Amino acid sequence: MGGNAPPHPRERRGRAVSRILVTGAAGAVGTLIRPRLARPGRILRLLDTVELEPAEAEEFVRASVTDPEAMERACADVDAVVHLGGISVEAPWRDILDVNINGTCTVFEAARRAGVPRVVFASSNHAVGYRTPDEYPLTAATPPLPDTYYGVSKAAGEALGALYHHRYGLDVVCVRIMTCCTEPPDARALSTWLSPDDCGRLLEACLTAPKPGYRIVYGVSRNTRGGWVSLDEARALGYEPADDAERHAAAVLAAHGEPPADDPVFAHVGGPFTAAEFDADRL
Ligand code: 15L
Repeated sequence: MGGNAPPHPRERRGRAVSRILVTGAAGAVGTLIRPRLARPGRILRLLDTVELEPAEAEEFVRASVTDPEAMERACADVDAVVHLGGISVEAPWRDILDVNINGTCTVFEAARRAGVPRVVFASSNHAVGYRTPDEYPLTAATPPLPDTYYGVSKAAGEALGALYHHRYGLDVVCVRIMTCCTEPPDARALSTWLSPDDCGRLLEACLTAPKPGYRIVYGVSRNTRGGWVSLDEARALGYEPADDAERHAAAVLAAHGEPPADDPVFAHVGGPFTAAEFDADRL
């Protein structure tokens, strides 16, 4: 290895995480986790295509995850990447291919070239969106069954993560995020909610667990109406959820009504993304 080459990922493992690159930092999840990942001695390097104001102990890089040179520069001196960037809903194939699939490959490649030892990839329940209640709880071993092009991009990101782990030694944790927002927005989310604080706890576990290798975990709180997905894999990394959507149940059901037993939203884990209106052609 030449004198200026970055150290191999394995040589950098075990260091305290001191600079974390967060892609898609201006997005919904990025905004929620910024304060929750702040630690003494840690710098968050925030990356997005839109402007944002860095707080203390934050840096800002305006760039696209599809730009290889910019991503490699953004990965310099970084101890871990939290890759949230990309399109977060269904979209035309060419956009999903460019931003989510090509962009995710660009992020992994930039991390490898810069010697970043760990990538936490924001996957989604939509990678397995067509799985049905008879298969619950879904586990890390549940194979992809995407419900949208968006879900395909998350399955592709998980596969890219596996490649970059097995070929290049990066630690890669793929988090199949359920519904991460301030409060559960609807009846489905009483089962799928990942509270912002639990999201912070989970990402911290993904960033600091010693030598995780390649893992798939589910991102969800300890919801009374949960059980759709396994928490075992996330707990094995040190995550312990503290929140339960049930404290919002009365308000959610008052606003949206009690869902009928045959509500198609509950027929698959991916909920509304499996509905006909979610076809990319119709959006
Ligand atoms: C996701 O992956 C989406 O980004 C988000 O908009 C929600 O739809 C969430 O899944 C969910 O399934 O609730």
